[in-house]
Amino acid sequence: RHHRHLMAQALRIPVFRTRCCQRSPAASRRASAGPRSQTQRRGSFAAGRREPARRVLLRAAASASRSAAMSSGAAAVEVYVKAKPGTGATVLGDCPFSARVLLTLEEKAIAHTRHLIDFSDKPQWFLEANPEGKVPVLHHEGKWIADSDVICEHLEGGAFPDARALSPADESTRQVGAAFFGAFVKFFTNGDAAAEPALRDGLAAEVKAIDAALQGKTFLGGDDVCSVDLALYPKLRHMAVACGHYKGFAVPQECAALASYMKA
Ligand SMILES: N[C@@H](CCC(=O)N[C@@H](CS)C(=O)NCC(=O)O)C(=O)O
Repeated sequence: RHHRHLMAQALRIPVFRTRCCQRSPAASRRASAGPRSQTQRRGSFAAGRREPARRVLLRAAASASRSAAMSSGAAAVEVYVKAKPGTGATVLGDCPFSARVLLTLEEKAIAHTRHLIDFSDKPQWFLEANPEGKVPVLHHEGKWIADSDVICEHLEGGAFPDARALSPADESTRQVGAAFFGAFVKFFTNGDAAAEPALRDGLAAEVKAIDAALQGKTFLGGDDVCSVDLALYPKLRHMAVACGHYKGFAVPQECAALASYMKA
């Protein structure tokens, strides 16, 4: 039940808006010199091998959803993610792209400092560093890196040679779910009643394809969690909550493997 609560917190659908953390990176570093500073250094989840997918992913999500922006001057990696509106930037928000990057940092056991950004009051320094104003954004070795695809590529690259590699070995796993999020957005944002059935079927087809890719496996790549799981899982949860609530869409009953993978 505790895990379920934390996962819900990590992946909540955006509804409300409020204040956010106004600290610049330099101010955060200064603040981190105090006795309360804490580095987010997490253990690897490789030990989760052969555990059900949902348990490993929930554990990572629970860890990633712990509230408050912790800081440490020691951590070279700083990650900026969405805050839950109405919490004074103390609780993690619902962005699936942010969740993906946090899960990737957790799984690779890369020490990092997390900063929560309130969308209703984005700090000026954040917008100057990152003019698109989107999260997640990573700050590493003096560079700002935006976009979860680019960030995860960076985390998988040569800058972190000791971190566990997460790219799946085979190309077919890499392609699983590639069209899923687009199908979700089209269906979710559609206001044309005539187009609705085809868009609903289109999303159901993408969901079924993910279910098919999970047959006989714990994770999409096999026994171990891989980068495709970490990209897709938060989006699947986001879709299930958003489409379940607003569109009456549920994961088709025959998708038993996916249902068990997603079950919180
Ligand atoms: N392609 C980007 C998408 C990131 C994105 O759209 N983030 C949303 C939050 S889920 C955002 O920051 N939106 C800015 C805003 O709503 O002000 C990625 O993969 O990181």
